[in-house]
Amino acid sequence: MATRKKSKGKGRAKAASRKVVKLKSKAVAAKKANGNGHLPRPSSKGWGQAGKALTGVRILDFTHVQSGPTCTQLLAWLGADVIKVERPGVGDITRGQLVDVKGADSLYFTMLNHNKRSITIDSKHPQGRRVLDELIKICDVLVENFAPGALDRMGLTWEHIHKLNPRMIVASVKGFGPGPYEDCKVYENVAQCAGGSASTTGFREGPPLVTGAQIGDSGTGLHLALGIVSALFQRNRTGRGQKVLAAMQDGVLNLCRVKLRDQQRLKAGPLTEYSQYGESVPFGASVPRAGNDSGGGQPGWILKCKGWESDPDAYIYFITQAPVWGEICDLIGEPTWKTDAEYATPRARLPKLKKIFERIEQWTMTKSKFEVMELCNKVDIPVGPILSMKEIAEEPSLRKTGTVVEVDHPTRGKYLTVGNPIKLSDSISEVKRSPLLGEHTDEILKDVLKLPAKDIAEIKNSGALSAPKKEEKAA
Ligand code: CAO
Repeated sequence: MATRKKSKGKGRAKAASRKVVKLKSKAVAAKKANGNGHLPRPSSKGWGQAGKALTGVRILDFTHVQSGPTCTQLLAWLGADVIKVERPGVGDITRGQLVDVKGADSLYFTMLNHNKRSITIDSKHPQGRRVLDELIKICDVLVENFAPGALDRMGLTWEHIHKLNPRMIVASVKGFGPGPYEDCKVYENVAQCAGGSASTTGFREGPPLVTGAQIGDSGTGLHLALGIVSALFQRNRTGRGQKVLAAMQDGVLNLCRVKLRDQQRLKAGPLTEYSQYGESVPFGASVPRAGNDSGGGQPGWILKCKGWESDPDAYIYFITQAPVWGEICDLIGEPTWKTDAEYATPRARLPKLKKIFERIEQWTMTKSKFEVMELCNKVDIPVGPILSMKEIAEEPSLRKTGTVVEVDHPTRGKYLTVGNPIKLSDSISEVKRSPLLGEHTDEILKDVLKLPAKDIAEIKNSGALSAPKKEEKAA
């Protein structure tokens, strides 16, 4: 009996070790197959059916105005659960700015806060702080763009947050990084000026110009979003959160890096691709404003098209790209320029760009911008029609890709917005309307924080989640 037991035991041990070997070789095979042992097997679900890129990530969104909301809206489109904290009775200041429909949230607000939930909390009320602390414990990222020091004044210092939740990533937009201006409040155009964009935008003879593209606000929001996603990725390895800072001056400068390139090139002589070189205007100590000169090595300019006298957008950007110089000459009716030594090479053309563009414009003025586009594209000449916002809003191809989306809103009705410009084939964005002020307060207390009913009642009765009554305000 004993012997039989022994041999049975031996057999079991052998089977177990065979199992271990099998499991080990399975793991090795998996590692070989995906090159990275910790990744799961590729999902067998259909594209777009396996959740979203940031499913499971919860964001405590303390942002307002444009820069921060741009960032958290992007994260929400990518699948994060974004809980926007707003001041009771007031909310994000943009709800009431540039109002076009009386009593409804402005387009300024709705177009920057899609796919988010809204909770109202007075962050300076002890019961409000209690709710915030609970939220900090269960969120992955806190995003804010208050004036410098405001978060600390609420008591939400990095030390406090990190003690409550060592995995929390705290991401901030500020106007400036550490240095002489770190305490300054900053808006879009301040950043465009301080980041080098304004001094390099506009015409040589005119004052500096700001651009319509919100490179200070939305541009910095984009930078911050990348910082957050990177910090989340690093946290997978380290298990801890970190601070992420995107300063608006830095963000604008990053987008203006070609101008800092040119600043250094000035030491080596004039910037030959700038039209002032062709016009024999000497260069000064700093990069000048270059009008509509192309930023790269291929000269370009904005040219009038048919109808320019009455249509402010009847223009086209025309690039005299060297490889298609022959095609340009044929198209505009100057075939001799292909072989004429005065025009045949990019170097020979540089001092004559003004004259060349005037000649091309004689041709573009005989056609609509779309006709120019069609004729040029056929022979690979890069051109860009100056599209008005009206034309963009009505462009069917942008509607088709979800870049321009129509959204319905309970108090303002249908409006157009810009959808997610980043398209992921397995994480498809649906644009959901922005939340009403405090629309999800109850839902968050009950379903996200799972607070008992009596605690919810206590917090609500304290006034921490609602606007102060009129008499209290006056007192
Ligand atoms: N409950 C109670 N108080 C709240 C609150 C809440 N839920 N949310 C905000 N507040 C308080 C803040 O604590 C702050 O109070 P203190 O000054 O007493 O500390 C106050 O509201 C105002 O905050 P703020 O100074 O950030 O706002 P502002 O309108 O005066 O300035 C801005 C706006 C944008 C200039 C400033 O926030 C800033 O410089 N942010 C950083 C740069 C940035 O993002 N700029 C881009 C803005 S988009 O163009």
